[in-house]
Amino acid sequence: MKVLMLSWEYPPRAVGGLARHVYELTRSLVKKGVEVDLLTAREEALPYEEKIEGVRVFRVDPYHGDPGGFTAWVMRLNLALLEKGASLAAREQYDLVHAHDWLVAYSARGLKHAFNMPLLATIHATEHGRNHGLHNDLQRYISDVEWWLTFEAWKVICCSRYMEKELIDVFQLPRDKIRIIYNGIDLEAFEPAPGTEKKRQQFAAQEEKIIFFVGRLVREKGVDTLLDAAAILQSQNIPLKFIIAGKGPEGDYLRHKAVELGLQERVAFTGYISDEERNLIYHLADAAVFPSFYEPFGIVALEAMAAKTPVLVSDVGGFDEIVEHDVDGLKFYAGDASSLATQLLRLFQEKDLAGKLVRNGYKKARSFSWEELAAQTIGVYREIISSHVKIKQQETLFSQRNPISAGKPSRYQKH
Ligand code: NHF
Repeated sequence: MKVLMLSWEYPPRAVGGLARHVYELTRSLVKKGVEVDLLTAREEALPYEEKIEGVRVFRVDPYHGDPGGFTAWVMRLNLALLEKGASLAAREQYDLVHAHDWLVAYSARGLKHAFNMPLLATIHATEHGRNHGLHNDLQRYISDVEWWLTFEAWKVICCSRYMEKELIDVFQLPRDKIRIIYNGIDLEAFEPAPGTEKKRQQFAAQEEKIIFFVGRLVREKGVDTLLDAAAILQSQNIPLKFIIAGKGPEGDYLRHKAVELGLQERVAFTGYISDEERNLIYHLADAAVFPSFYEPFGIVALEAMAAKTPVLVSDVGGFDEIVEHDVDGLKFYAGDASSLATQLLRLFQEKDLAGKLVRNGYKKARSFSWEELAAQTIGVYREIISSHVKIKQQETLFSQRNPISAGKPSRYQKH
């Protein structure tokens, strides 16, 4: 089985959870015998071609010029992906093309029709979900492209029951076109490194509890709520230190807000951190908090569980499906700082609560794996390939019986 995969992010170029998903999916597919060629955007001095854990990675520079902002950049990226994808598809026999999110929709659709390959789409998040509706022309445009990608795809993979409902509600996608496949976690990657305990003093005083957030600094991740909760707890003289890791367009606003709330001594913004630094902080932290307003899956909840750090999440999206309140984590109402502050206080004051959450959380994390994600994805590949083969056979039979139509373009080339 040979797959041409398209994704706008792949490590080290990582904007969000999508990059982690594509990295883990592609290497797990290769371990299971699937040949994977991955096409992605190049940045800085990254090589144009390299083999990473058996995956052939091809990076392209978007076409030159900079008119029109982000959507024009996406279009120029798609032209470059299409050009590279076409030169590969002309010499390789791909069974299908697999696209991740709207950012590669144009090139994926072009390759589908030009090379008569079936198209599979994974939708990681929607514009409608991220913004709680569509409020301007840019959002409506992105949502249209997302709909178009799901329309063109033979099957659509999403990462939670929540996302399945969103795809049905927003795009009127038929349920039988959707496959839910959960993300995974690599437990071994979260084993504590030796000497972690000693490093704690660099971050906080003995009596202070450390609370950790990691993610993109965008509105939907709800860091606002975490700062408001920090202010409530500070007013009650609870000794806490907050570490906020990640970067994004809301960074300056959040730093300002922390100062306005008088939290400059309590909150540290680290900016971007490596996976090793992230793991270290998980191990130092007394709690990991993820206050998203929108979260299709939320790999970070599994990360905290794997690192044996008590996890607190808002009651939305994938978080709501992964975390069982009071059993393997704590939940609070999204956007409600006093609900978050109450749960943090419970965690630090109720005897045995943290230990119970950590034990059950680790068990929960063990039930998710990238291997399983790859196995289920291969199941979807098989489904698509076998129906494509059947259609090709029917077309041959049809043209033999109706010589007049022989040589005409197939119905997949017609659109
Ligand atoms: O984990 C990978 C990721 C999800 O919730 C996450 C999101 C984007 O917002 O599937 O995609």
